[in-house]
Amino acid sequence: MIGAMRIDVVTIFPEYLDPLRHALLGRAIERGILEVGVHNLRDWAYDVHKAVDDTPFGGGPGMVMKPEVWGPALDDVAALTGPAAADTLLDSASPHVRSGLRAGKDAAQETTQDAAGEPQDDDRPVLIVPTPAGRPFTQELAQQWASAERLVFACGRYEGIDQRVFTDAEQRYRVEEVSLGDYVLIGGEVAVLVIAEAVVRLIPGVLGNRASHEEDSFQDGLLEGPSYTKPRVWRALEVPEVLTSGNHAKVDRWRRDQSLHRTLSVRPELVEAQEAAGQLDKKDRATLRDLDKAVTWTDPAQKR
Ligand code: 6GU
Repeated sequence: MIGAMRIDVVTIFPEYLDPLRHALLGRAIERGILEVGVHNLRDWAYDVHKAVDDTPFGGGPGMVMKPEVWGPALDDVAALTGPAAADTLLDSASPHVRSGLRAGKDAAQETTQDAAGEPQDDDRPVLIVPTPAGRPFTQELAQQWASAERLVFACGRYEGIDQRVFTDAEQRYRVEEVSLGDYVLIGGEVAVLVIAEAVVRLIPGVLGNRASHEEDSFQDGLLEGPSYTKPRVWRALEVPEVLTSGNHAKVDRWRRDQSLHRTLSVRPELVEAQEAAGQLDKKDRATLRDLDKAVTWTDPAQKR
């Protein structure tokens, strides 16, 4: 059974989301694994100027996006009512595959407590708000969201969105404010493309033949080592001999060592975290001991 997901994006620049139709995501849409709805926030603007922003309380530069526009927009997108009901789905002719067909549905549901303190499945859609003020977006979040039935992205521009919008949205959504890293983008649109791609590629059936993501960078908390293909010698650079030895155990060990080496060199904190989590064995620690901590990782291909 393959998964199915609906993604909705609310933005003042719908055309920014066009890349969602292409390549991997486009194919997932064609195959009915994914539906994408893109909504223009201005459809919920109510004054003659179609204003979506206003000056910040307390003063300061920039503009803040209005709760009276975002509130109804998110209500309608949650319920697929109003302008959200009419919005065309990107490239998809097939209707949304409903919950009974969902693979991994149970895994997607976080357990919360109801009023009596009893655990209760949480099937609210995830409202993802890209913002440099959010918690870091990680592979772990991508993994969690890959089994959700609905993801809704709220793209802010200007200095952000009135915070009450998200406090209020908790009634209908699991709200997640996330950041891609410590730099500032003009708006959330490009972040949506990044997050959507990271999530959608993990939906069962999207990557075609690739049955497993077990060797992805980050899937084991370390970076992936180098890859090579034919020819064996190219511009006098020879592929590491072990890879052509046919000895799978040796290849696996070599790849693990390369992974440790590269990670120690460019992201030492990831190696620390693996050590702290008890994820490094005796052989890993022997590899790390042999690596000069100051050494930088370089391509192990040899000049012949
Ligand atoms: Cl997720 N959104 C915006 N607007 N800026 C960012 C970001 C996200 N991550 C880093 N900078």
